[in-house]
Amino acid sequence: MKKEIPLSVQAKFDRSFQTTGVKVISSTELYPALHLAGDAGLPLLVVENNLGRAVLALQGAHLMSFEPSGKREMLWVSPKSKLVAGVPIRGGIPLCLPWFGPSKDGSLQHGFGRIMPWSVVEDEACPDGSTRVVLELAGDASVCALWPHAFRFRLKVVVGSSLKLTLHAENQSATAAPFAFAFHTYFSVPDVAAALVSGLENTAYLDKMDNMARKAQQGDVTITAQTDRVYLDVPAVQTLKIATGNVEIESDAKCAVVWNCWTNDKNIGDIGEGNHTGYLCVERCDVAERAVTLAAGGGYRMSMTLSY
Ligand code: TA6
Repeated sequence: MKKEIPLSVQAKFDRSFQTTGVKVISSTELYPALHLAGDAGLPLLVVENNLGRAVLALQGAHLMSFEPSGKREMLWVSPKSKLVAGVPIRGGIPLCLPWFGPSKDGSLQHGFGRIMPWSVVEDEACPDGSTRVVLELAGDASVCALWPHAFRFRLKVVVGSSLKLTLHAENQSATAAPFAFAFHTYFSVPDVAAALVSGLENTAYLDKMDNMARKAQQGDVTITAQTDRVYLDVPAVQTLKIATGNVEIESDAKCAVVWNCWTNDKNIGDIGEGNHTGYLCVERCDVAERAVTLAAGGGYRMSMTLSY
């Protein structure tokens, strides 16, 4: 992969923001506990209005926080994550693209999109009080030898009383490109063992914990052990039911992944022993058997809305 552009708050921004409530600050300011002394920090885009507030790392166009006004934080960021350029952030909403899972050679998990610096290309205040920002990552075939295509990825983010995300990917090369995408959302939960996910009952899933065996979901999903499942052809809406208030997840993606590492957290350095209790990943995605091929010049679009 091409050497990363240095990604620090000193990085130049070719755009000044026109919209009140949109600014860039250093992650050392907002997340001091996720840094070691002397860290440069990552640039974070703060998008705030009367309806809500979101924070995105420009690295990966990665949502770190979403809080509708008067409501609790929706996303979990691991207390063990370290905010360092080129290292995936543990928590929030990583964008996994242009592939999901390990690369063919096993060297790069979940694609290069989540560890590269994206740019803000649009920001505007919308008439309904929400704020819209658009982030972009574009490059030629030399960016990643594992996926040698010219491309443009855009993430549209609308911050209001709900969070609406739209990912648009264009294959600008002359050859077809395999493509998979996930909003790998880590929801904050008071206790994962008490969480329920509805909206997946009677759907088929591939069980990564059982050699990708195909099974059928009975009733709500509950977490009682390490869980890693790809649900196929799911309904548009799932509800994460937790004591602090249900979360509605709506998307036109074909799949949903449910993941919690359970007590394997002790083997995952940036989660850490005991910390699995605080999150549940419910990811809307087009992955596994539902990954796509982008024709030469072709595109892909998928949206997800999160609300209480
Ligand atoms: O989405 C679930 C999953 O693919 C799991 O298999 C698990 O490995 C998780 O993602 C985390 O991946 P990461 O590369 O962020 O450690």
